[in-house]
Amino acid sequence: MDTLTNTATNFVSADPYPWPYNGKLRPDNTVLIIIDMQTDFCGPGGYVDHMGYDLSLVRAPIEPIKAVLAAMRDKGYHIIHTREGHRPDLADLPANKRWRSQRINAGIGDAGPCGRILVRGEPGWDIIDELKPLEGETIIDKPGKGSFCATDLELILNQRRIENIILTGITTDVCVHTTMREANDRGFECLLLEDCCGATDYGNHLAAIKMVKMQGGVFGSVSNSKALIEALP
Ligand code: C5J
Repeated sequence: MDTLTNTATNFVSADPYPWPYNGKLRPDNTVLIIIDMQTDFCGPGGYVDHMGYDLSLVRAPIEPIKAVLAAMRDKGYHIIHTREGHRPDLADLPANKRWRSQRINAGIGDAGPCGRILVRGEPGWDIIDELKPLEGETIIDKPGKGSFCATDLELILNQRRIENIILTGITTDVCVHTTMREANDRGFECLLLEDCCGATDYGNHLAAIKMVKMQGGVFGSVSNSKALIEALP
């Protein structure tokens, strides 16, 4: 109970602190963000597969995210999906990002088994069937790693009076972490669900989770799908 306002408080069991910090966890002020669950990042023939990484690491979060998504949809929470990708004319693809991808034979914009790699509208850029957005759920198309860079995400969150962000998706150490850092700097209260994320390198996944927890929760707190679902008001 918040003794100042006489309202109920709800916390998710999390490390290093029960989340959110003020106990104000409600459907109207909390959003689930599912980051880049696209074929290019976790499907056969996509960008990550093309680079030769073990797909099982980036597919591990699919089932836990499905459970969280179902629970949060059921309770009327805000849901936002993101997709990393570029315009077909590649006008929004920085030259160094393209160059680095070409160096490892996975050139962004080049043809692959799932269409042009990381290009908007191509089959590989689509969100996987298991986590398809429902009609009416917001999708943020982003050219970068962070979901706030060159997008209208902040405007949308502010319009909806969002205070709390629950982060899931891939990859833990790149797009999820960048988005969490951007959100934290903007004053949003962030929770990372560790079983709902995955990275191309397991050591990086663990390190990214550890980084969130340092300094008393420098970017927020860390929990898991089961604890979140149990605690959702
Ligand atoms: C990467 C992402 N790793 N979604 N993108 O390039 O994390």
